Amino acid sequence: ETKPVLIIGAGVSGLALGNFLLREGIGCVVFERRSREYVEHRQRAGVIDTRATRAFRKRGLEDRVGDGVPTEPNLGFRVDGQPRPLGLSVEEHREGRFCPQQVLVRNLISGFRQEGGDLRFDTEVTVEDHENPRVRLGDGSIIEGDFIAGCDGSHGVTRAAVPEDRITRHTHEYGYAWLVILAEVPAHQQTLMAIHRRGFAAQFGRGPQASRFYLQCPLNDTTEDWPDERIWSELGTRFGEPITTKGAIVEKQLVPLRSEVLSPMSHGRLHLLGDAAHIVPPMSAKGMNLALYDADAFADALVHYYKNDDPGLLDAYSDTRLNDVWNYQAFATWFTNTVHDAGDPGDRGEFHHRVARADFERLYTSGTANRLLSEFVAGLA
Ligand code: FAS
Repeated sequence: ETKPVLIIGAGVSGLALGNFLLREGIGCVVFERRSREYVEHRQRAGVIDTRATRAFRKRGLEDRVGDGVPTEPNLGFRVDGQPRPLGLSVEEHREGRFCPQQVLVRNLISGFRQEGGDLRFDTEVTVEDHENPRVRLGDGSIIEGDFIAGCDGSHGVTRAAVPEDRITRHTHEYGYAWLVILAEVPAHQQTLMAIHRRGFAAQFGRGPQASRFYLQCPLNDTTEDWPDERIWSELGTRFGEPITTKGAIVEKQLVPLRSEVLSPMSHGRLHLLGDAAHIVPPMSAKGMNLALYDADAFADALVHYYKNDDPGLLDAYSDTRLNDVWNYQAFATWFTNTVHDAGDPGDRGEFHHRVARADFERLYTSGTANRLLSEFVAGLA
């Protein structure tokens, strides 16, 4: 007799997986340690790319992406203070959506519950056994399942449930940090990214009245080094024009840029999805999207297993996903290093600066280079 798929975590990967399985009539339970209020207000990513949007559309779930604004077919770059908009050559890019992550999360929660989904907030669980899947709840009760989906992010419990000698952690530190700011400042364009000798800077809209700003800074900086006035003046310098509306800064944190991949992503009947398995720097705008790609692939594998009694896609899940994850890690590393080294290469020096500048300029002069970037941005590479 079939038991439910036990989904640990109600972030984008866990909620997307729950919605996908419910739509296919596959029983599942989603456990989330935080409150509904908390997860619905956690502001993070902002772009659902074409490939991720198609994963919802192919299951008749495009309404979950809501009325997100279609992504513009260009990236708003500034170089040394001068506007250098970069057109993207892939038409399919337009199927992407500007949709703040918390809006997608809200839509996935209400859609899942409306269709009778079993979603339990304020319920932290631990993995009791990943071969004969069982999770333990805070009250000590045990729930059995057919599979465990580890959708519990980079500080979760599922990656820790795997014996150390059975999992390899590949990490990369970029050598600089971003001061990540959330402010009540409307964005006048979807993306604004500045390449500058003083360092990288960016502004991305997060809904009609908010923006997320990023400022490259040394790893040993702290938020105390960045009072509001310094933030506004440094952004103005790097963008090449003063920031006129200095809205309230509601969030300020320092995020050292890093990449991480855990392999394999499957252990017995436990499968890892999203940040539980991989981390990419926000520059790539692929953190949330890779989580959605994992949910799409794992849902397909489970449907294939239950409908055709064939574990083939489940057995291949880890290898298939890791090939794709490394492809996007390569993109994230190249794009992140290029836009940083083309500005302030730090201790990587002048040679890297000039190579990165040439890499960047080629996106304007070579259709081939531009097409590859555009395919990665759309999620179609
Ligand atoms: P999540 O972390 O979203 O969700 C994991 C969930 O599991 C959490 O709700 C947690 O409470 C829960 N959980 C953990 N342990 C549990 C347990 N034992 N029991 C029950 N529940 C448990 N990505 C982009 O693409 N673009 C961006 O611009 C971007 N900006 C970011 C900015 C910041 C500050 C951060 C932190 C991340 C950013 N990201 C960005 C990446 C981010 O969007 C992640 O890739 C995405 O949230 C991954 O989704 P999940 O894998 O579902 O993990």
